[in-house]
Amino acid sequence: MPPKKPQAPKEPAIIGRFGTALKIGIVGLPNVGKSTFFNVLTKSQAAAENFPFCTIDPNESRVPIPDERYNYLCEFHKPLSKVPAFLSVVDIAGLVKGAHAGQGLGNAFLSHISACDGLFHMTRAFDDDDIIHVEGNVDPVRDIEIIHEELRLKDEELMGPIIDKLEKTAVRGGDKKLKPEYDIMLKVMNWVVEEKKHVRFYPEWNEKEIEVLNKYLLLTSKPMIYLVNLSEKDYIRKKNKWLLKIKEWVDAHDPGALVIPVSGALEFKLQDMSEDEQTKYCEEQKTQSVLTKIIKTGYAALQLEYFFTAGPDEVRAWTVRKGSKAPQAAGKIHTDFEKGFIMAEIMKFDDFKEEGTENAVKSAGKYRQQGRNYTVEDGDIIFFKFNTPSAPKVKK
Ligand SMILES: Nc1nc2c(ncn2[C@@H]2O[C@H](COP(=O)(O)OP(=O)(O)O)[C@@H](O)[C@H]2O)c(=O)[nH]1
Ligand SMILES: [Mg+2]
Repeated sequence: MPPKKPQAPKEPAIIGRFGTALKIGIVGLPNVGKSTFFNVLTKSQAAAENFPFCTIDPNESRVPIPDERYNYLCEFHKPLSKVPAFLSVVDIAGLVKGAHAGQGLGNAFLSHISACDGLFHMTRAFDDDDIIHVEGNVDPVRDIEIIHEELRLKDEELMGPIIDKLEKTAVRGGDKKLKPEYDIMLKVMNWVVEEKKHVRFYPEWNEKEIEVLNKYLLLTSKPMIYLVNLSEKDYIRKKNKWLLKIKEWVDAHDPGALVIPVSGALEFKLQDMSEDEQTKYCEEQKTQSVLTKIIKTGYAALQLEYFFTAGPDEVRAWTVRKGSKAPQAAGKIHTDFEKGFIMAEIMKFDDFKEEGTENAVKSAGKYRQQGRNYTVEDGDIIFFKFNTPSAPKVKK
């Protein structure tokens, strides 16, 4: 018997829904450029690659994740079918002050945000007298605070009945099993209502607490990426008086969250150009599009990654939750793959690229057979071996 391998350190628990059909929503005040950005994303170069199923409805679309490794595998195998990984993005109607209490489009936003697992928070840092600013003037820090407060107030409202119900059963009803959940929700309530903070700002929820948070999925527990919409000029010169202020605010309140400058106007312009024109324009202006970075960052914020299956029939990226074990990953392809899992044969993309062919990877001793405990890594090229439940033989 080989000696037991030391246990890998335990991954921290993740706040959020478990699954891979996750979405990221775009939130912000009205007229900050959300829909413009959403349309650019939807029609982005990658999306133009003829995926008829990209637009789910007018406000939701699946954006292919640009990936050099995927492109390389497609180029290599020239497969009959190609399926990249996607990020589902939702354009949510603008929130205004008082939205939690029904102002503006009111409460409709709640169900839209509830259905999302992460948020792009777009703020406006461009001046344009023709575009009305609902708060009268450009001040993205104030605007971020408005949106934050609306989300927090909504959570306050959501938590009331949850606590009441728990109190009824766990305290007055004497249901001991629910007491820990009640205590945890009181702690969350205290953080959100008394401290006036978002759930995700709490330094370290423990595993039990995360279990409870995942049951209720409060709005302020969703990861947020801040997108600062700049004029083309400011974006190109990488200068805008608000950028540092926003960064400082985010670091102080939402530590670890990313702030990404973007110019909806520039992205919109680039989209109308041919690839050659784009390259030329970007070289002349010494700038580049930030869409790819935003798409990848959004995907990673949802704790997702993908592995590849690759051959002449199909090159495909399969989305899994970060930290998935090989059998779970196999189950993405087919439940039988998970039930009858025997092993995963794995090539690292870099080895494949370096050696040139699968056989060369094998000769170099870099083709690995892994068992049930293997944790899938982003970009693994995997071939699963499994028993079908009815016919127990090894099949592709
Ligand atoms: N100057 C400028 N105008 C923009 C930009 N993005 C959007 N707009 C304009 O602002 C208005 C509102 O944009 P929209 O994308 O609908 O904003 P939303 O309400 O946040 O979805 C429209 O007239 C857009 O043409 C930008 O980056 N720069
Ligand atoms: Mg809009």
